[in-house]
Amino acid sequence: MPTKPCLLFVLTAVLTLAQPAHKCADAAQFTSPGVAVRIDKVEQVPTAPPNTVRISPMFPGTVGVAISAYCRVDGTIDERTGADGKSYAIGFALALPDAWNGGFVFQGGGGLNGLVAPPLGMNAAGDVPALARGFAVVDTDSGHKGAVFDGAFFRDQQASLDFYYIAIGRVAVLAKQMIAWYYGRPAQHAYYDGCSTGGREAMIVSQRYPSYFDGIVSGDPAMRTGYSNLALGYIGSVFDAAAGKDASGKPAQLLSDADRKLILDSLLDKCDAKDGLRDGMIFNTRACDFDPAALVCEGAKTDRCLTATQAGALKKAFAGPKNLHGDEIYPGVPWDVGMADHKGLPGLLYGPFIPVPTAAGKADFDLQNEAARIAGNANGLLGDSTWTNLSTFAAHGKLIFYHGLSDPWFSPWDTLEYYERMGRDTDVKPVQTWSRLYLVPGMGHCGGGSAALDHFDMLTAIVDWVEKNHVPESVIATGAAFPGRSRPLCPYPRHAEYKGQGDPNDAASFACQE
Ligand SMILES: [Ca+2]
Repeated sequence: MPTKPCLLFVLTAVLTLAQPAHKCADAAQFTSPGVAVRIDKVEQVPTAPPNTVRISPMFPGTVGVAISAYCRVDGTIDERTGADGKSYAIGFALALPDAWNGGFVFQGGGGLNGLVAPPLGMNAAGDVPALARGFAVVDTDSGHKGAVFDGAFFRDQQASLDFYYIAIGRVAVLAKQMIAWYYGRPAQHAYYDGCSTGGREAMIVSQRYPSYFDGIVSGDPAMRTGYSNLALGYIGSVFDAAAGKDASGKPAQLLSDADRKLILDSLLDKCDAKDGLRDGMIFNTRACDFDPAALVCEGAKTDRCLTATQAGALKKAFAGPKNLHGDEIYPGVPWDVGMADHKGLPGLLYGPFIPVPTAAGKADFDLQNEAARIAGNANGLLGDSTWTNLSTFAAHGKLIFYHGLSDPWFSPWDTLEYYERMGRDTDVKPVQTWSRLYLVPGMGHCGGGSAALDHFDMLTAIVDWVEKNHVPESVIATGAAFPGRSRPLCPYPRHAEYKGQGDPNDAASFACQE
């Protein structure tokens, strides 16, 4: 007799969804004491069927599920004229669903922001974005308008501060006020969810606004871009110095396609089976002892070996930049399968490639000078999300990190080292009781990878941890690279290990272990 429990479940689900206390059009009159709010547009958006809502104006992808009716409020706060004579404001868009689940999600940004993206809450949310789950969702341009990597706003002091940390705090407070006004009661729980710059913002709110959010998801965080750009400049200079010049006098490619295939195949030979299963994915990355020196030719160079110069450059570059004492300036990068990928952001075997200007590839790149310049750049360092005392946040909140092991932009080891420092410095309770880090094999920057399972639902993991105290001992990942395959993502220091029996495509055949 399944009818009754099902009916009860449906009734319970309906009863927990709140109705607005105001009409959408009323939002045009919203004011906040002491805050210069300007509401530009209010729109009651009807229910949209699956695959009809664009994720972003810049990309062709659509949301695979229905988005139920909601009220969208677009506006600005703190409108002003900047030092450069341009007009600035902190733009935002807030989606207030008709059937509200009582929660609030702040959607993290990307690049240098500069536009208000559709407030959907898509990041690491599996198949169902936050808005479709009934969360109120807000997005912000973080205080300026511009193309995604247009840094012109940095000339303006307030715009820089807004981008680094002020705008997300201001918008979080305003969104909470609007939600409380619109529904007649405040949100029960607040979440921040973002990747890359959105991952940095997620860390910033945990560090500088420790009481604002109950649950935070930070993916592939752009944690300290001065140093990560320095590392890419370093890798580029090591590659270029080893590769020499081509016929036109430009730096040659260090590796041929055959070299890259050799390196990838050798890496898999050495490290794939260390997680108990040869499946093209390396889950036990920290046990991977791949060394390109083992591939050095005994005689002449062929496609089946590397020159000593190539192998030496690879080892030096992947170990990361060091100071004159041999100490780490920025962590190295793991040996992982995505390093040979050439879709999206290319893997590091193609040399560093990033869409913002850096010292990478410059002939006069000087590591120690660059490191000293970055260490002395107080303006740039202010945006870094490296504060490690989270005792106020940890007392009530939960924080999930994830990072692609093949991210060619920000090293996953930098996130791991931060996680360890944060755990040591936040000594009020064991870190595993309030924060987890999931390393994602094969995944590039915030997604992608020819051998990655990059589809997972960290939003459910953080919500269940906050609201049900359901500890996320693993999170299931799937992905287009391996149709039909699933794996558990395990919190560091554990990794997914094949149990030795059972369907190798099924996550249930794997256990999380150190
Ligand atoms: Ca494996």
